[in-house]
Amino acid sequence: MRKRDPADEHETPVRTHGGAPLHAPPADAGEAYRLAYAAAQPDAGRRVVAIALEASEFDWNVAPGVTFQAWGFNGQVPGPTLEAEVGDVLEIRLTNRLPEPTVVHWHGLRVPAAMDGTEMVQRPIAPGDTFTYRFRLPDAGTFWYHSHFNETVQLERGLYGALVVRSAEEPTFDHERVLVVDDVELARDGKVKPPGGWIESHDGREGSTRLVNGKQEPELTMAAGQIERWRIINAASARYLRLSIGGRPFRIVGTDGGLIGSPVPATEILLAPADRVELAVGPFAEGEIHRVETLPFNRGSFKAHRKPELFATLRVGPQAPSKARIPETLRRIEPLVTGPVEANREVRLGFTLGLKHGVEFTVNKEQHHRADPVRVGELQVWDVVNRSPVHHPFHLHGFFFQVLQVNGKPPGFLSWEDTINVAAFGSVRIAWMPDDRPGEWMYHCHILEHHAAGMMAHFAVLR
Ligand SMILES: [Cu+2]
Repeated sequence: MRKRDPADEHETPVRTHGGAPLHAPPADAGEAYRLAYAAAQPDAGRRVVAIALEASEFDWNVAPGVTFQAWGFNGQVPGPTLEAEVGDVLEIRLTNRLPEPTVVHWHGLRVPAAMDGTEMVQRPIAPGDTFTYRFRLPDAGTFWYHSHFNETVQLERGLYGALVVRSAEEPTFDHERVLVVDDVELARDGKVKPPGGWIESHDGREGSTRLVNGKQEPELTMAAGQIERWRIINAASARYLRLSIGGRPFRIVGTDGGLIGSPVPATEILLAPADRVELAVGPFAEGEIHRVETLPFNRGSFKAHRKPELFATLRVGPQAPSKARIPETLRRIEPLVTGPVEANREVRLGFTLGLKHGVEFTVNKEQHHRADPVRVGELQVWDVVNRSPVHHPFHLHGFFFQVLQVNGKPPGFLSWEDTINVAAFGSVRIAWMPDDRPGEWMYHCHILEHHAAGMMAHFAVLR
């Protein structure tokens, strides 16, 4: 096995984001990687979960007679669901069999900076090379892993997968399923349509082939009388899922950063790109059939959604006994902020008109913004302000935040998040605490085309 050391190479820095500024790891990246690798040890009684992932090109069948040239992990879309427990160490040996470099980001996991899987902390993994990620899992929840390189091509073609971390104490459900939702735009030749066009650069791509776990509008079956835990991941490039299960009530039990305080009843939920949610679904009666669909949602894009779009069909089969126990208190979340607080930073999401992309997306009026560093242990209260007429899903790498306000009002419930929608001309106030994981971090819009066009920022966490 060849282990790649990010600092050992001195080639021309890569330009992955439209060729604008340079993204490259700092000189001490190799040492940071070695330290993080050695420090990743399982808790007492826990184990090292070793996984080999291979990124490659293959034909992927989404429906009878519908196959496309996918890029994925271990020959499947999504890649294998990685499962482990809090306190385990994940050791992922990633081999790149693609014709171009890649890196893999562990979305939502609080890993050391050196393991974050971006071009700022490691050299992209060249075709034929292997790189090993190794980190401890500190939190339970529904996470995902995906390419963080040439995303509008690589993620769009299928380089993503779910990652589930369980704690010793979880509510009891009758059954659990992971639903990775995506859409893809297929060309007639069986390829994923390459990125292009100024409308797509503005809106982000919403593919017309709608996928759940790599299959087009599949049929799901569940037993009557049972309650299931649905872990849902929005892996789409730009599509907002305003998710409904036939309009029937369900309970929200978790978000990006795991369980919330108590179950919250709802009949629909919005998942921006990269968002996750955990739902308690059911019980239903035998014979019920429900559309798992996205309802019309206006996010300011040119292409509007005027009618619901189907992602899957849920059929309820014969009755089965239920052992589900979902307590009223799922978890205690301590608020980071109590009482009034002023923001200590403003992050402005904006745009300008430019020649390269038609629309250039910016943070604080800069593409690929270099933001001020933050200090370990110093509470961050940020106002993320959207100065544009389109929604943007704001994603912070490596740290969970709590939402204090959405457009000036407190959110419905307290939760840990790593991705939050910032509505057109709206604002979100978040609070987060940089714990002792110094290094290069980033935040960006998770509409992949916006990220590529510059709506992102780098910043350092300093001791
Ligand atoms: Cu955006």
